[in-house]
Amino acid sequence: MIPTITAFERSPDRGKGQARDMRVRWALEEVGQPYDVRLVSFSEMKEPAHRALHPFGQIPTYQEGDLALFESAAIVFHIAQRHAGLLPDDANARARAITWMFAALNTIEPPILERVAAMFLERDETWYEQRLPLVEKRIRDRVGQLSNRLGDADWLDGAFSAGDLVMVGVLRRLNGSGLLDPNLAAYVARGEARPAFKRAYDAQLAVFTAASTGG
Ligand SMILES: N[C@@H](CCC(=O)N[C@@H](CS)C(=O)NCC(=O)O)C(=O)O
Repeated sequence: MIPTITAFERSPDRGKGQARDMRVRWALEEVGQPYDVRLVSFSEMKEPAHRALHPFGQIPTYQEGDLALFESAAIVFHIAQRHAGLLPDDANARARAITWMFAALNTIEPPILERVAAMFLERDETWYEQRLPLVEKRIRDRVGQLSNRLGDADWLDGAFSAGDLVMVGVLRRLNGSGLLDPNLAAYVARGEARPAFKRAYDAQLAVFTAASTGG
């Protein structure tokens, strides 16, 4: 059964692949699972029909037969459990890969999202210029610790896993910010160089390009 995911009809990031359907597309590409995409507008996302799938009126969602899921990392986890390639077979290695998914979402992503929110919502506040460096220091501290742990390895724990997929997805928001050290920038670049990432990226970009050109 081919799953259907939802994505922005017109992504506010202008096709940079920062919207969270990107993680789901990437996971599906890694495991070789074809998928359909249903595009939704901002207003459709807030309608009862979409809220039945996603209580918070957001994307992405994932439907496969009777199963409907929301939360991008939960969807990635589901895909990784159902297909070979994104989680190791060894039980302890699998638990560690899952731990990295949680670390990405729970430890690394929060300060990064604080920065995004500050830049979009707080730019006109009198205290913005004082606050931004504090948020950026929190990010630098966290990603510095992550970089130390990664060391000179290619991936966080042995072979590429769903943990790396979610972590790279989270860190990509810092591309061009100067907040990633060269070691982590190279880690992100390794993720982005994977053929599955490129297919996912191109697919979401094609949606934005078509919407922009009226195609
Ligand atoms: N924790 C959720 C966050 C979902 C989320 O924030 N989706 C954004 C796109 S990346 C969205 O739909 N924003 C539109 C809105 O909130 O109205 C996940 O990982 O799926």
